[in-house]
Amino acid sequence: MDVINPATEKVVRTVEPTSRQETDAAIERARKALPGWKNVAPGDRARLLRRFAAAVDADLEHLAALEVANSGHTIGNARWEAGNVRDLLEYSAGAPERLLGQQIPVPGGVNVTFHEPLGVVGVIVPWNFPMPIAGWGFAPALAAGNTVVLKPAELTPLTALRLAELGREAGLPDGVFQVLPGKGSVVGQRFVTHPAVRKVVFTGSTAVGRQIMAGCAEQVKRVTLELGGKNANIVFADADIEKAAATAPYGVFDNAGQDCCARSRILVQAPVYDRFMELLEPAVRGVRVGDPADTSSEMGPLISAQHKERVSAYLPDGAPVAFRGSAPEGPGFWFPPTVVTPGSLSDPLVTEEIFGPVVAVVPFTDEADAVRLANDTEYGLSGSIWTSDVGRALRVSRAVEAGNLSVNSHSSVRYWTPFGGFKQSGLGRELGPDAVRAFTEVKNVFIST
Ligand code: TAP
Repeated sequence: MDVINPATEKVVRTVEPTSRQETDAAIERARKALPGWKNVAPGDRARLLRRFAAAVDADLEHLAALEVANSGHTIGNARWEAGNVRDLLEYSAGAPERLLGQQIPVPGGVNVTFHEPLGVVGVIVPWNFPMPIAGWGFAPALAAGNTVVLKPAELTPLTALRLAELGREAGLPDGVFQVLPGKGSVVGQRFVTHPAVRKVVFTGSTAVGRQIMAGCAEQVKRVTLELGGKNANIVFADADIEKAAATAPYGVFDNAGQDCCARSRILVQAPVYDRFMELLEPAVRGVRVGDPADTSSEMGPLISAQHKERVSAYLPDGAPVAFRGSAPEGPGFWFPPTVVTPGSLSDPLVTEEIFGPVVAVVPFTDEADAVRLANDTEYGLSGSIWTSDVGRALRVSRAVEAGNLSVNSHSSVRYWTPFGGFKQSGLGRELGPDAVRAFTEVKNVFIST
């Protein structure tokens, strides 16, 4: 597989795809490593994870540079992404020693519960955030005593491969954490069908997520799904309109809009709609799109030529483009930040996840109308609410059917707090204090007295 730099279109490296036989052999190694890893004393497992975190920290600049070259992420984002893996490893290292059960007095004796690891966990990662999404799966899974096989996206395997090396250097035993670059239809699919894999953690499109869930049902396999989004950024007339408009581009164009949490619908209350658009235009034109290795760049290219074609198809001649930012000429899969104002709520620009730097602005009348529009989608991942009324902020937060909302902010991800989707945006939660428990089975033992 040729790994292409999306900012230059040059081949960065060639990676050998893992075959079906090699996938089976890796799953077998993970299965064999399980009893040893499960029985590492919790304090020692915690120490190994902290050493892994320290190795990521020491390699942070290298990991970030790899991601810039492989994914076209801006260097600022890529540093944050490597730091997120380090932080999550440290946070998860606090878990093994605190993975406590309960003792429940019952007639005739006492019940004791244990959180047992599930077994081999298969993690399938998309190309848009190769490092964090890998870490959200492997760090808590390892902390709970599982072994992990991980498949990065075909387009972006380099940082995951490096993370596996760092895990080995930190002292993870053989077979505990393996990264298998290759095709979803070969490696990922084998995670779903192989009986030794007890849980699949999948992040990607809703279409593939549905297939994974159906496949896992065959063996009643545990599954966590993190899928698509068409998230609303709701701007009420009582909000700080200057701030809402200045930040809106970063709520959607970060990572060139290739973000499941991108606020790709901006809903604006009618009385401030014109003022908001007046302020939004210079903010969008001001987004610095360019060489992702340059620290002043705020947005890089799209991931591939094929993806650029897919995004462009949403904007044929005559599309309702209000205004656009800039993008470099020449090699690279560049696409300018684009604001559209579709006349119909059933326009695909309003209903579909474009996964590029395209945002639809839609007016609304009152609070009920805003909630109705925000919920008029089968997705339910994230969203923002801009208002100066704390009561409204809470009412609307409770009414919007989405897993991760922010008030007067656009950030969705903090490793201390749970993350996941409502409706067809996913199943289960990652991150936060309960993440490790999602990789365990509760065992209940009765001891007769
Ligand atoms: P997908 O095409 O769904 O691919 C995701 C991963 O699944 C890739 O590693 C892919 O391998 C693999 N895969 C594909 N078909 C498979 C199959 N039949 N069985 C097992 N694995 C299979 O998504 P994408 O285009 O990479 O990522 C974009 C999507 O991910 C968007 O919808 C976005 O919203 C979603 N996403 C969601 C979140 C969260 S946290 N909710 C975060 C990031 C992205 P290949 O590389 O070989 O195709």
